[in-house]
Amino acid sequence: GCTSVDKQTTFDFVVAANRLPVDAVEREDGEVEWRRSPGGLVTAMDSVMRGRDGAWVGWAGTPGEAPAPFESEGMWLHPVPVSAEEIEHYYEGFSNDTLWPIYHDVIVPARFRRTWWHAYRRVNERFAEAVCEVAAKGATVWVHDYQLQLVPELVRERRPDVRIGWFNHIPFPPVELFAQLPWRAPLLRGLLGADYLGFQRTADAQNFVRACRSYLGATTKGDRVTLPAEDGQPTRTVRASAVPISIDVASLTELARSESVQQRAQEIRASLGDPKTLLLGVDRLDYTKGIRHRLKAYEELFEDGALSCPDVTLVQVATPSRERVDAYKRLRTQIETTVGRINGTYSTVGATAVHYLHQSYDRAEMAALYLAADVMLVTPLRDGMNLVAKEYVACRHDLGGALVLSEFTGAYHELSQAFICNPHDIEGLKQTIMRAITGDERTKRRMMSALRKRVTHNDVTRWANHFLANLEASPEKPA
Ligand code: ADQ
Repeated sequence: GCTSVDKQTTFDFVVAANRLPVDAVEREDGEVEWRRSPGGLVTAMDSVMRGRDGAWVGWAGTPGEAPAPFESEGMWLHPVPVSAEEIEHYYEGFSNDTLWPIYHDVIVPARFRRTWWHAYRRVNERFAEAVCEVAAKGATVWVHDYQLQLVPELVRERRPDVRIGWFNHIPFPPVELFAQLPWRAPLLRGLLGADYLGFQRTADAQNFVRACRSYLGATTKGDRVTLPAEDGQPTRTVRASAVPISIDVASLTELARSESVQQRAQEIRASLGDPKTLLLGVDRLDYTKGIRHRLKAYEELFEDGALSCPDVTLVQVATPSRERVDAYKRLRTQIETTVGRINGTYSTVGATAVHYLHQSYDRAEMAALYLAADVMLVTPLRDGMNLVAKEYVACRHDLGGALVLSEFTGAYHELSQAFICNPHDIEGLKQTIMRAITGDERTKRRMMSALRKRVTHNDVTRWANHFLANLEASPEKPA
């Protein structure tokens, strides 16, 4: 239910993220309705927004003119307009074809375009202005992710009274890779407009601190960065540390315990021909996720005769993503070719080696897939956290299943008791997959139980509170 009534126009708590937490859905009568988007960030912020007087600044998802601000489920939503050309330059270009590759170890080369940078700056300015419009005096502002790295500085320039935090959902690259960015200094200065910067791993925070030393001549001590005084501005100290994100463990566990989801899990297995071993991959179709490496290892295991149909099958869910960016188009073709080859060679009539699903599913279906899978393959080459690993563990209240987890995910730092792999090492990956399949049940249950303790301990509300407590205690007090 949304209303567009006159409301108090400034707020003590403001979130800024590239996307608003809602999607426009056209009803049968042609009217547009706003539905909450399914993403994890939305759930996370929900628990924080509840009981606070909160506004959310973000793009509504359609190019051009933005809808008027409106209220939705106790949140004030303030849409920021982004033109079709800006989507191409700021979002698909600078965010996803320049920053994303650099921040993920240059798995594909980054592309540098000055027009993209100009659009990025312009859109960040627009976001900053919107934030200033809705932020009450002394408000807390929480900026999210790599698309909005200039917003902290741009807000601070206009509003020294507010407290600003930024959280990076993706990795922060080593200095040697960050160095490639022609705009490295303004990006760092943009972030240092915040009072507190949160990262997924300690290594990410350290990479940031080092970059400030190298490219801004900042002095650093532990997790603190102090900028030299310039142009009559006093020195400022900003803290950068790790606050690993999580999921809503309780609600997902409850969903996975429900009769309908458990039944659906059995149905899924049955419709796959009740294989002895069901392997599962769930990812956005992104080159960071290591889907190609995973398929390579899987194919070789068939070649070696270690796996065969109908005993084994792999369900690979690959959510459509960034489909207009070339690197993603190429990846899709590669993956679909590989899946076709594996199936052509190793499937039998009635038993398929790889079930490839280029689709999105609702939470209940995802939970059923997790419950159905004997082995979950999470093999990214680089990933900020990877929530899929945590979701799988949260769903396995039966202590069944086994998690194969890449050491290049943020999740590895909490879930090191999983079957750990280096996805670049195909031989090692094959061995790890086989250990996860053939490992003794009691050992696997013990592993799952240990993983569940870690995931339950740090849920998403704890993450948000941890971030806000760090922001509250940040070294500088607002003016
Ligand atoms: P993502 O790269 O999108 O997130 P991830 O953390 O795995 O990666 O989150 C994906 C989410 O989408 C999960 O909640 C998953 O259940 C859901 N999902 C995936 N495929 C789906 C499908 N086919 N249908 C429905 N839902 C699907 C970025 C960073 C990560 C970081 C998160 C959060 O890249 O490293 O963990 O932000 O900070």
